[in-house]
Amino acid sequence: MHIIRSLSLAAAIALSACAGEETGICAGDGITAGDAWVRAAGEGAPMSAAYVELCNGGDAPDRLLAVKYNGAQAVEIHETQMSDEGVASMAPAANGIALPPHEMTALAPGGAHIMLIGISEAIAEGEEAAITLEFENAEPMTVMFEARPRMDASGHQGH
Ligand SMILES: [Cu+2]
Repeated sequence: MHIIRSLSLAAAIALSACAGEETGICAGDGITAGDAWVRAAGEGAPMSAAYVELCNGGDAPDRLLAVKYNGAQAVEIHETQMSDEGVASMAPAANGIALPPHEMTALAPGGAHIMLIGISEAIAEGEEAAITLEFENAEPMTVMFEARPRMDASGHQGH
């Protein structure tokens, strides 16, 4: 009896956690950015990558179309594709990144990311880089990206 009650309690907690995420995570107005971070890089590094979670709280779809950053020579939005042989490669996202309404879209290691090309200003671990996100509909948004170690456990190689 005790075991059954414990299990149903655990199930209830799990269910309420799920419900909370669906209704709460991207409610509200417009686009919000969370967990923004950039891979630390020295001055002159060929590239670095930045990641962010974007919540579209609005009722209409939007798109991340462009990214601006003063400390790099160029910035691109990349998608990562997996070949049939299981080899990952990346390419510029031709139409940006879709941001469906009331959904969280994550740019994360192994997937879509912001590619900073030609680092002209060192991004030291622990510091923050101001990166501006431009959308199809929403106003541009400048977000502070926290610089984290060059390589993490998820092993996003090549960036
Ligand atoms: Cu890339």
